[in-house]
Amino acid sequence: MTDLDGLGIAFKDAFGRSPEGCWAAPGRVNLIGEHTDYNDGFVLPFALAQTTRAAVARRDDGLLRVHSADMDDGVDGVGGVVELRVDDLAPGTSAGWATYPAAVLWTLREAGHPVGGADIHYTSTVPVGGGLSSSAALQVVTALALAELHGAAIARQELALLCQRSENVYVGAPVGVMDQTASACCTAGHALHLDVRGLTRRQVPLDLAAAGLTLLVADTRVKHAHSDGAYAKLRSGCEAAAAQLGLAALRDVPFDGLDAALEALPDERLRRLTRHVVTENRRVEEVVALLDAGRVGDIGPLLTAGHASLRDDFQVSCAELDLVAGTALDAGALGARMTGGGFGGSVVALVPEERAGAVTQAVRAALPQVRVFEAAPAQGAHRLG
Ligand code: GAF
Repeated sequence: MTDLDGLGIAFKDAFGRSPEGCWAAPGRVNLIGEHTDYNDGFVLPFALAQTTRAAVARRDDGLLRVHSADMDDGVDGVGGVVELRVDDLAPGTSAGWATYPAAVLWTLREAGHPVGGADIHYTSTVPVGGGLSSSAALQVVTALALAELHGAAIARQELALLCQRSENVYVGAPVGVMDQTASACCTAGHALHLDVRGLTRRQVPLDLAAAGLTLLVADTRVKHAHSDGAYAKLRSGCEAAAAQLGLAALRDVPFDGLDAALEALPDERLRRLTRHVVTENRRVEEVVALLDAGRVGDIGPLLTAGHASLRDDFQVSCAELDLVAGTALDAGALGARMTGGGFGGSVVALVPEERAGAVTQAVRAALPQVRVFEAAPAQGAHRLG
């Protein structure tokens, strides 16, 4: 039985009919460029092979019914199916995990797209809470499926922006646009160089195997509880720093103007936030230049420097992330850093192929609960079959 058959059967079990189509959207790792997206800066994520898949059929009775074997938390659920009235969807209302698809449907409609009710069955291989964008995968697969089924022509970047809006406005989390753009716009074999200010995108070839390298992802399976409120505080701190400097965003501080900017900021915390964002934007550009020059193995020290900046200046790392990154380096990784928002989640480690086993073993010995897998750039969201 293929994966697609399995999805169709699970849909039929949940809803008693066949789906009209199936879609998939990936999670992501970010190679470098952390907490830069909401500062109008640069990011460099790539799509994972792990995806959230959706089997979907339209409804014409004004209902959105969603079901998931992986995400069912029973909130408002009858037999695992969460049923919501499309006309009742409103920002701030919560339906457990189903808030995400509800938010996407509400946002597409609010933007004037001709989408309506549906039955949706989800299944996902993206680790939840691993800092690997499981929520963006859920948003993007929902948006793409609804748009394509209802014949709404929405370009990929616009789709990502709508998904971001659904999280900002409906769910209430002030995230940037990196994760949704990665899930919607990445292509296999490439990292995505995104300039968030102009939303210009470039696919940067990234063939790790050809360079004799492996990118290990180590999910610490730790998520510190204060992460949501902390993210909002970091974002507003960055905005305050830019405002005090008379700039639209921290992206506007040039690298060679960093010292002057730091001198102009009286608050120590805002100085640290600024230093991270400015140096991180620079690191993204340096990593991209090395990748363009075919020097993949040389990006390691930039990844490690990015981790130090997130730990010391932005202060979003935690003991488990530091332990895993440090252990990977000691065991032979060329570079290692936390990836994603922080306060738990995952580390990426760039490792010579022949050291992958030793690094994996060392990381597992240091933190037994860790989940380690190899990642290579996979395709963005797509229709299945
Ligand atoms: C989270 C957010 F959703 C992204 O927008 C980004 O800010 C990231 O944290 C940090 O780089 O994943």
